[in-house]
Amino acid sequence: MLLLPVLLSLSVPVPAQASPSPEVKGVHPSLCPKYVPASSDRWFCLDGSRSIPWSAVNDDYCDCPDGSDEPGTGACSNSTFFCPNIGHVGASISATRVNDGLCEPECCDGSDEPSGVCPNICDQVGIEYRALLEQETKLRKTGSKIRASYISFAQKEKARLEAAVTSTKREVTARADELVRIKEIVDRTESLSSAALERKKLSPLFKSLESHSELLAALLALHKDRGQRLDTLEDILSSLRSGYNPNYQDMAVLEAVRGWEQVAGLPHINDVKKDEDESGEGSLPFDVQDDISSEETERQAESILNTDYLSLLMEHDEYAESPQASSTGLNFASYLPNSLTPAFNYIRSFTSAILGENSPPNDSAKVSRLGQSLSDAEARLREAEERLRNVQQELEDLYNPGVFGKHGEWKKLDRLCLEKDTGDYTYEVCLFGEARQKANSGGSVHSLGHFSSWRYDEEPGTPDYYSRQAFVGGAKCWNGPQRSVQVDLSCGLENELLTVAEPEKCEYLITGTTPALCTPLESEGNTKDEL
Ligand code: MAN
Repeated sequence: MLLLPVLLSLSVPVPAQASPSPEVKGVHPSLCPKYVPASSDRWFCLDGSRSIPWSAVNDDYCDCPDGSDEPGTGACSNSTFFCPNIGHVGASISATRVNDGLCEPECCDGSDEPSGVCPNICDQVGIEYRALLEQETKLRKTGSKIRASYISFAQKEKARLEAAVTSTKREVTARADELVRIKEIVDRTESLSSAALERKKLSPLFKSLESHSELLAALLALHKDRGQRLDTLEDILSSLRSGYNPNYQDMAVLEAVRGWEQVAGLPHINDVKKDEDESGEGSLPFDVQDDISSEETERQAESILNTDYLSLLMEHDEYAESPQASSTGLNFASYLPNSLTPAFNYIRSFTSAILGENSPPNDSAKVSRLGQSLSDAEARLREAEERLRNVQQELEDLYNPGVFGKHGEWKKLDRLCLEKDTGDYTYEVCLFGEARQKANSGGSVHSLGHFSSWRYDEEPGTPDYYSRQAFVGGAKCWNGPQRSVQVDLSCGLENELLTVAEPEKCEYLITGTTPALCTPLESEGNTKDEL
């Protein structure tokens, strides 16, 4: 019956037996004591603004500014009419709806219209109402037990998260200490390393290497200069060879030309001219071959000069045969005061672990391995700090009314995914996560958005606030907005989706139920499980 939901939602529950004074129609039971005449048969408007004759009450003429003199007629538009609805529950409606020829659904007794116009159906409505109420009561009773288990879950979560915060804080401290220790080791190792390097630079081997290098650089410069001068001389002699005049019988010139031809492996110029073959020079001229090997030698010399001698020096110990090279640290210990020995031993054992027992801590490869340990330790600290932030945030959200409710009752449902198959699509809603639309044929999936808020038009903490989850920022609709969903929830024994609609293109409306909304009945003490 359609009437019942209206009655359920609009009627003001009033015990049926507390009916108003029979003389004054339309008065709410709580106001009955005020609808009695004063001694002089006069009556004061409820706002006290004026007194009117008692006979002017409900005379279908509006006398009082607050409309209180016409509770049972439609004369004052600002007054309310109460229908007692005996057998059901009484209800108040606006007085403008009284005597308008319509049987108001809120007044199952028909008292809003003159007698005989509307039938009194309160007995039937009352039976249905009570059956529905009983059903609702059962649902709330069972649902609130499930809800209570969600609240217990949140309590366990609280304990777990608090323990996680404590242990993660401890881990962060340990990681930070570890980092400080490794930094100290790196600093010490680097300073040991640079001190050792300075000492090694004084070694005869390194000094000799340096002078070899300087000499090689000087020779290379000289070589390049000589090469340029040789090129110039060759050009001069080639010009002389091709340009001199043999008719002058200049023996000095002829001798120079013949000498050049012999050195360069060239035929005599007169023979070339005779045969008219300018290229009759045999194989590759010697200067070309000479240039190739000269360039290669220069390249090799430059490559040697580019050597990083300091790195070589640092790595030298690794290849040196003498075990003496690794004994620096051990000898160093004997010079330390006793109080520093434990710290030194710690550092030495750490570096030994990283560098290898017999390796000296002062070469570049080992220092870079230490550097790696340092960046690993930094990463471990960052990771632990990130974990701490996350777990602290989780703990903060747990009893935040704007997130998991003030009793944490929604935590249990965090990322719970519910599905509804509508034929063409299967809709998936992951509470507090993402909503998606999956095509049943073809398999394409559209994101319908991510959880963005509860009902922002309601106060956090009130039951209505949690009756809607909004998901926004989904896949863009062709020629339309980004997809979004409104998920309307109500109390139910199961977490399930009931209906799906798309009232506007790419704007979806999904309904569902959850025990998280089954608050305990008032009679059970609303706060029983909430403490
Ligand atoms: C897909 C689905 C529909 C939507 C259209 C819009 O077919 O996501 O729900 O209406 O795209 O183009």
